[in-house]
Amino acid sequence: MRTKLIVVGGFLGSGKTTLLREAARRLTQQGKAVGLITNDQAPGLVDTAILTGSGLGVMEVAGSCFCCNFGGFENAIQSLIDKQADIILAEPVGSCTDLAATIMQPLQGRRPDIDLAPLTVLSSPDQVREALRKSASAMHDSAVYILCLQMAESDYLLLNKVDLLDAIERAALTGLLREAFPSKTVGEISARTGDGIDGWLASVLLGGEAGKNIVDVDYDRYAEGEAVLGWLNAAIQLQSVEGDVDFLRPTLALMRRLHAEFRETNSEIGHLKAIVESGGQQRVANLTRLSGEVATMDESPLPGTRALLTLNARVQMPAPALETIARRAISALSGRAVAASTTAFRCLTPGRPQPTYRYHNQR
Ligand SMILES: Nc1nc2c(ncn2[C@@H]2O[C@H](COP(=O)(O)OP(=O)(O)OP(=O)(O)O)[C@@H](O)[C@H]2O)c(=O)[nH]1
Ligand SMILES: [Mg+2]
Repeated sequence: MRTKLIVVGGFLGSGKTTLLREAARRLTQQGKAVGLITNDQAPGLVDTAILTGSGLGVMEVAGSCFCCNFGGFENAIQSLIDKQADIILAEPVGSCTDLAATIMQPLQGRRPDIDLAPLTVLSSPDQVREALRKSASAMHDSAVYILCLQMAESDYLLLNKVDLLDAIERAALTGLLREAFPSKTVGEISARTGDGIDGWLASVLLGGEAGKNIVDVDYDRYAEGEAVLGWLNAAIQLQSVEGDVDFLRPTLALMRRLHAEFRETNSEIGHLKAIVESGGQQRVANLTRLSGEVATMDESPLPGTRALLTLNARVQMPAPALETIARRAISALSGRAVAASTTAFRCLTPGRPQPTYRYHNQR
């Protein structure tokens, strides 16, 4: 049996990690050996921490996206194959596109031992409105361009977060996707409630065309769409000043302070996320819109004397400005209850994508 590879793309915050975690749980329950691969411009991913413990475990390809570090991606796949993975679930960087030409086709040519599932792309309702209704958006035009390309190159388009929609808007957005992409399979899911996940999994496991939609990509616009984002990965050690403290509180305080700073400079948020881990437990906080609110799935206290807080921010602002804001907010964590020390801090502007391989459509 060939190992199945399911690549799930989609823009920042569309729900990829939430879906992969739930899919891994369901597949593991069915007796499948499932491996996961995360990907980022820098090490220290919240997503890797979230997925650790799922299935056979998670490999992180850090330092550049799958397409620009194809060798790293292939090595990660191979290590999971070596661990006898039946199914591998891979999440590319949310601002990455041209995956059909730079990942799917090269894999098909080089690795006949891997069974590629249709390229799935997730979109949140807001993202569908921005891409297809051209609704007013604070996202840079070139970032919206990436969003549109991701949809166009998919084999399987999923409208995610349908739990947020009433029946009329749900049908309207799905209708828009079907109309814009008549040849694609279009589905609806809620990665959060689990609605639609089994149907999607059954369908992609069955097979079908994978990575055949090669799109024309203007690499200048693509590079611009990524370069408008400041990109931050930080790790912070938290230590209580006296006795047990609830580490969720400083985590939420940090997220809310950053949110307030981004509001002040009107900097649209791609994704601001944090995971805090203490005593084998974790809490996660997310913010995927400047106009949204910091959300956490589990609001129960996380008591302890030491914790590790991992912070990832992808925000529409220059990296130096993001660095200043983040360093100030992290310093403000130290106070009467906790002492904070930064153990890793990478703040960057994503470089121009330079894929290792690129398949050219013969038209
Ligand atoms: N209401 C709702 N929220 C969801 C759903 N799926 C994901 N979310 C939330 O959306 C936010 C982003 O989810 P992630 O799974 O981290 O998104 P992602 O696509 O992996 O984001 P990046 O890795 O930054 O590109 C989190 O707050 C999730 O809880 C859903 O089906 N419904
Ligand atoms: Mg993710």
